[in-house]
Amino acid sequence: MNQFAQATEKDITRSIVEEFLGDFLNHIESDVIIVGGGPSGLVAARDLASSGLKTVVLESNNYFGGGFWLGGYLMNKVTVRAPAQKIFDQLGVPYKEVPDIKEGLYVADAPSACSKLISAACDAGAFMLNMNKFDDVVLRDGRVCGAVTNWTPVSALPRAITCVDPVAIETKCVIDATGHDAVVANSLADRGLVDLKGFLGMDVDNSEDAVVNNTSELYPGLVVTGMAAATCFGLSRMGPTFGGMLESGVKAAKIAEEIVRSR
Ligand code: 48H
Ligand code: FE2
Repeated sequence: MNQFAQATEKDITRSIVEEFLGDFLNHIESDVIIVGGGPSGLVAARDLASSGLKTVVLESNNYFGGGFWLGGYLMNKVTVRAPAQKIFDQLGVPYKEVPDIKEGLYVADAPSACSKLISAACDAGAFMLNMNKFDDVVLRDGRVCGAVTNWTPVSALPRAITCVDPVAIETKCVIDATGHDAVVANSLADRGLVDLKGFLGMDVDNSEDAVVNNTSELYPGLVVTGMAAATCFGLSRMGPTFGGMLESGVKAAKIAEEIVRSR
């Protein structure tokens, strides 16, 4: 007598294919597509999906979390500065203040913080599409209104070997949360539609406020958040501290929600 319920191979395959394609079809038209599942994108996904908006996260890696799995220098402690520790409180991430180093500076275990943030985005109902590499924008009537995507391993093949075209999904608003490379914004810059400044050298104290203040709609239908905002607007980098990323994600969600509600 086996311990597990009976099923054959076709049952497993059918469950995967039917469930995945059902979810995918349900999201070929969404309210918001977030490109990049690092800290800024995941916070935005949590907030947008919690507000009841149909939210898709496109992530080129197998894993979500981006640079949030490690603090810096291959050391897996993440830091935030007040008031961003309140996001750790919301997520239930254990952390400690290190006042002997600096008042208002907090440290948490990166695997704990990152996994709880991923889980919050999933629990809120965001559709999480990993192994999907953003390839291009859908651009209509002077607005970004979708994302062209392909499976990451397919997009890595040289064109001489494959010419598997990507597919596109439509939306009311795209958020570029792709970090340093600002991939979505760059797809507009390549066409001369926006001018990207590139991020500047490190300045921890000022850079996190600057990132949050510059989190904005760069082009109609395209909001930039996290390090992508620093790259777009020529802001200083902040090194391995994440409060600015998390608060930028909160702001990006608010801006995106306004865009969606106005359409
Ligand atoms: C789909 C893609 C694509 C693509 C990339 O780098 P991230 O962690 O981004 P942020 O902005 O949320 O956080 C930045 C932070 O990690 C950091 O680097 C800091 C604070 N640096 C300061 C400093 O001084 O260096 O995550 C971006 C995500 C990753 O998961 C990528 O895999 C993903 O975007 N991504 N997803 N299609 N074409 N390109
Ligand atoms: Fe970085």
